[in-house]
Amino acid sequence: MKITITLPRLVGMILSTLLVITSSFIFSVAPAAAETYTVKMGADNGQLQFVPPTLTVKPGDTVKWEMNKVGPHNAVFDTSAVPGGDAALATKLSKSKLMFTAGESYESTIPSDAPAGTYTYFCQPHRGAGMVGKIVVEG
Ligand SMILES: [Cu+2]
Repeated sequence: MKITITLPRLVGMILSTLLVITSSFIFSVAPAAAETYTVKMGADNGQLQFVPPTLTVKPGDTVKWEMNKVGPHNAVFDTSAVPGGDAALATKLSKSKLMFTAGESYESTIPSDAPAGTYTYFCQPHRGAGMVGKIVVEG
């Protein structure tokens, strides 16, 4: 017995197979790659602020603090203002080195197992002036 597959039918089979492979690839890759977000230290108008003051991220994302104006600044996470009061996590995220030069930066990656919630940090020299920021980690 002989099975005959015509050329148009063969092309159709190949195309539909490719479509299945391609679509499964797209759907498996879709759950977005980690992103890096920049927070300026010192507003463009010279105010002692982090810009944006509140940043929403997902676990695995990276926050980059970039020196902008009226330094020196740093970014220290308050243990009592990290979900669960996790001192080790607060220390890990903190960047206590003071930055003076515009464009200087450092980064912290939010651990993939970081609990959801609001993480509050501040600039040590300007905490009294209200230079406080928040990172909201989505679950
Ligand atoms: Cu500051």
